[in-house]
Amino acid sequence: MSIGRREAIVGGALAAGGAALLTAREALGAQGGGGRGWESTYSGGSQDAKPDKPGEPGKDYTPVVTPNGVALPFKIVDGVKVFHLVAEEVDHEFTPGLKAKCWGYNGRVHGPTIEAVEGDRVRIYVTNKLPAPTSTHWHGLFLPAGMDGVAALTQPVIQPKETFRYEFTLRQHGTFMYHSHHDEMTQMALGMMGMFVIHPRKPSAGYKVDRDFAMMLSEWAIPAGASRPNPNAMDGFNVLSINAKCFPGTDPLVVKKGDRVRMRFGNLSAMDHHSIHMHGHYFKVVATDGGQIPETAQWPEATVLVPVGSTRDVEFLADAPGDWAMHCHMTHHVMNQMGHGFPNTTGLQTNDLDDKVRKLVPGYMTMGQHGMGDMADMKMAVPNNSIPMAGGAGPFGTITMGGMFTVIKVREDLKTYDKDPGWYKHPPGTLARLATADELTKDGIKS
Ligand SMILES: [Cu+2]
Repeated sequence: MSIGRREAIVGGALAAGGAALLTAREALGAQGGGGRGWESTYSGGSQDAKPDKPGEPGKDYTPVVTPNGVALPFKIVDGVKVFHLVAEEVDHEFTPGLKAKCWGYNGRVHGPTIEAVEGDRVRIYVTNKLPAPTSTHWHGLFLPAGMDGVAALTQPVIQPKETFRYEFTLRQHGTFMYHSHHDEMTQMALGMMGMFVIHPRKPSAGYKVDRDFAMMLSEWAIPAGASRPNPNAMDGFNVLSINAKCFPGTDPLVVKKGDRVRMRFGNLSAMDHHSIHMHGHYFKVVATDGGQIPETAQWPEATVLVPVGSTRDVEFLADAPGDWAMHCHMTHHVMNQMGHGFPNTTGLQTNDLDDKVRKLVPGYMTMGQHGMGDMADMKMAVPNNSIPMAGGAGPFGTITMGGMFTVIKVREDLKTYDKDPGWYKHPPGTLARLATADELTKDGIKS
């Protein structure tokens, strides 16, 4: 067996009792050729770094789109990008008919997306207008420990009316998040989170995409008629959201046929992972909040699991025109408020029962014996400030999904990304329809 000169030197040094010449990390690096997770997170040994000049949108990066959301504005002061987050209570609408008093930033739930470029120096002020102390953690970022935002561990809490100042140089790129790191159970359940996107300073070949979407997945416990999410809930999450919106309140993702599309998902739900499934295409999982996945290690998927406290970037070529559903595949995560707590009446014969109960309760009707699909259509009265469990208007009736559901609209002719192009017009012969009697006979199908 022949060994290369490099291995011989390493092996020889160890064999000769010269191990002190090499640290364990160096030896592993030499043998593994790097890429095994032993590289220092902080190259150069420092937790902070000399910044580059501030990256410019349109020149150094193409801004991401946050559906139903916005980017946090910044100004540049002496070469530093200065941002200001204001933590405050917000009246938030999840979808028409459902509002709640939540906690967010800058008048929004969730907070605006922070966007910058690797090498940027950022200074982020956080003003606390909540009635409770808070702190802000920059999830996944490499930074000096004292900037990490963990209340009591790396800083005192930010008291009501106080403003804290965070400052560090961005030394990585990818999809990250920010969220409260004080009384996390309460403050995150009420909405205190946002996306933090960092673009590469020198994008590698193939990095550029035409459409780049940032989406935060989260969940809420809002009993029908309640005015605030319940932060003590451990289960029973009945409002599932993408960027704090539930279908039909979720904005569609509008793309052109042939576009390369990136979708960045973050999940800061209290208790649930989400398996996000896209119809009509496959994508590749290209990055996590730990960094880019080497191309040789990416694999195709039609569903990506986004665990709690993680981000996943996926990319795909939008090559099929149409209206394509994209949603969490956990079926209770695509229902709105009123679809979970019923007794099981599926298959129940209720005709007699209804007559008997109507003598006592005029207008009584047992629901759900044919499943929940009909209920979306019934336009029944629901308690104030609550929404039926499912149901957005579709081109062929009521879509029996709610919650963590949205639509990717791929179009051949698209004048602008900024307007919903309406429902897809299917070319002749490409639409499922009622079978005719002749067709059934011809193919020998008894219906
Ligand atoms: Cu889910």
